[in-house]
Amino acid sequence: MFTKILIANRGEIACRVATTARRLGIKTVAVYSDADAGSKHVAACDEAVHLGPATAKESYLVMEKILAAAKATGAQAIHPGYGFLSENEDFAEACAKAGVTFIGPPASAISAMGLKSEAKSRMEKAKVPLVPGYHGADQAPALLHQQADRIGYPVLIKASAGGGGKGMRAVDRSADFLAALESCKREAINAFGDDAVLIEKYLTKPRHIEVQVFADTHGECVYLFERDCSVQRRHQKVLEEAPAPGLSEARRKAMGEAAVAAAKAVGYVGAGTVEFIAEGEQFYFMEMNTRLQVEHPVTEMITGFDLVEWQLRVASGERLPATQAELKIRGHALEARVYAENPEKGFLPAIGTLSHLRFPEHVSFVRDGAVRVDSGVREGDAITPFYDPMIAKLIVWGEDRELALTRMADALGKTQIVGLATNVAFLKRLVESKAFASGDLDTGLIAKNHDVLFPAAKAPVDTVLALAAAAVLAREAESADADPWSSRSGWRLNQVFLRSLKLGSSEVQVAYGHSGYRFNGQPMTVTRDGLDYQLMLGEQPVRGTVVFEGETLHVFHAGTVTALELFDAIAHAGQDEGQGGKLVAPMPGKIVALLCGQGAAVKKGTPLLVMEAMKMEHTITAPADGTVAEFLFSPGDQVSEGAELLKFSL
Ligand code: MV4
Repeated sequence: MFTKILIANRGEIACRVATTARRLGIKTVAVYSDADAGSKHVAACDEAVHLGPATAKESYLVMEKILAAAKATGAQAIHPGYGFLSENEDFAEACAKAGVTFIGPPASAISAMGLKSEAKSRMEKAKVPLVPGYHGADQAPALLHQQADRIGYPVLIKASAGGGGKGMRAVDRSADFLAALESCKREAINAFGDDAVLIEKYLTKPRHIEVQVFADTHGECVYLFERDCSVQRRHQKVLEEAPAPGLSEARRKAMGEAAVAAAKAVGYVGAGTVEFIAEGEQFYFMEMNTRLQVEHPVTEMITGFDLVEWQLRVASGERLPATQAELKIRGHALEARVYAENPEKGFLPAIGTLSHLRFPEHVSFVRDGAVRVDSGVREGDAITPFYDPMIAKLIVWGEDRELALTRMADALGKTQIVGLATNVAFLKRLVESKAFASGDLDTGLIAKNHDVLFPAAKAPVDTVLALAAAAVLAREAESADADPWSSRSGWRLNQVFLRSLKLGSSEVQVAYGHSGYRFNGQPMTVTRDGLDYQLMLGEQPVRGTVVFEGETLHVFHAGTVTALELFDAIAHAGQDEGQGGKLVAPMPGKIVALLCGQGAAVKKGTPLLVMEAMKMEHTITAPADGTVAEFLFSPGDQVSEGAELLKFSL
């Protein structure tokens, strides 16, 4: 076994590989770009080598720099993770030349699976089922047209060099074929520099089922069952699971054996995934991914094996840790990919700082627990435009699919992220949807269930508003170093004070008097631990977490998050005047209390003065860090609208 490896990747997969290496007593070398100098994967490794600027082209994709880093640190092998150089045959070869082990398949196997039409010919010879189609070298349009007519419509024209959904055209009738062919070829030459195409029967309700295979250098090859990755949007996987719901043992075995035949046909070594497209009882070879995949943890959860450990053992020449007969499926596993993106805006990627980040209680390893979180970021880290916007993978295991689904919904409900848009709420609706729960999956599931997955926004419930109100009061108490409602000069002692808060489009009333708080007329008690609140609202206990992002409150409660814009008309009085200067009364009223001394240095947001107007209490806060130069009124004074209340200087 190796004693030191270099991990040529970043983020969660670099952390994932480092975890296994550490467990096996293997030292790790991280590589990083300018954007990743302080990142989690660097901290997860024993050593780190700087590669260059933030763009992948100038850092994670530069073979020479990575090989030089391996040489300089004495790493015996390189784990490429996924993406970046993981399926680059030139890199696999360059590693071999440099005398460093590439932890992946031989360059020849990567290349054999790289070109679609060639791969299909090989698979045909190996008796792996293919979608009825044409993948010949003769590309004469008339011949392709004739082939399409033979296959029968609808057909799919696919760029031979394509992948991931790029360069595909569906054609419904013979009359449309030649125009679609031309447009597909144009796209293919632009995207891949190669306009060869293949023609396939177009399956209209397909499932994406992929089989995990593993081969060693001693001629053994096994399958570790399948993953269903049908739930996708724009060719991006969203939810993956293992095993595939509803797959019979006979079909599982047939697919597993077909996947092993595919791997053997190209002399495969290491971890690989054979993708099938399935419809009804039929399944057909699509392509082979010659790397460890993002969704590998669901396979680990149901088999109990660590696939990175298998990769390291195989790469160092050991035999596979288990035989086919020893591999068994236990329970059911799901993975949800948490992305920085906005589902309501067409899944537009989001960037920003993870100002608040909490995951459910979890383990970071194979099957030690029911919930596993694989993440390459920590609170305070940023999601940048340079790399994939995945924040984390939530992986859950359950005795059966239903239990796994319940656990996933619960895990998503306990995932708290503030600072950028995420798909957490969307994922939760997805796993809670009838369509997904039924297990009748196909690649059109998200589109077909649009209304359930993108419901109209609802007005926030009282419990959420009460948590928000409690947090607003707590923030003011904190910024004043004392609760203005309990420890100030006695201005409230014989009265009940009322305060109105506008939270989003809702307005709530908070009162404080002899008997404590009232929220919209109901008695309320507040217990707080950092960001976590425990209220008694009447007889109802309410727990939640409230995070401020400027004047936006993010209220996490009962598994959902509500973002509320706080608007306190009077607290904002004077802010339009710019920084410092005048603070004026926004309506006629009476001064109730002055909350600090003249000349006091205060922070932005510190309550300065309480006035009462229209039977409500309003607090005027400092518009910026500064000094209260002079109060122009005393408690008890009447003030008219627009009257200057105090002089504030920066
Ligand atoms: C297909 C297909 C229907 N019929 N091939 C999309 C990505 C590429 N790997 C293969 N893809 C498809 N090939 C035939 N003959 C439908 C798709 C497809 C798809 C496949 C798997 C998962 C999601 C998908 C979403 C749209 C289309």
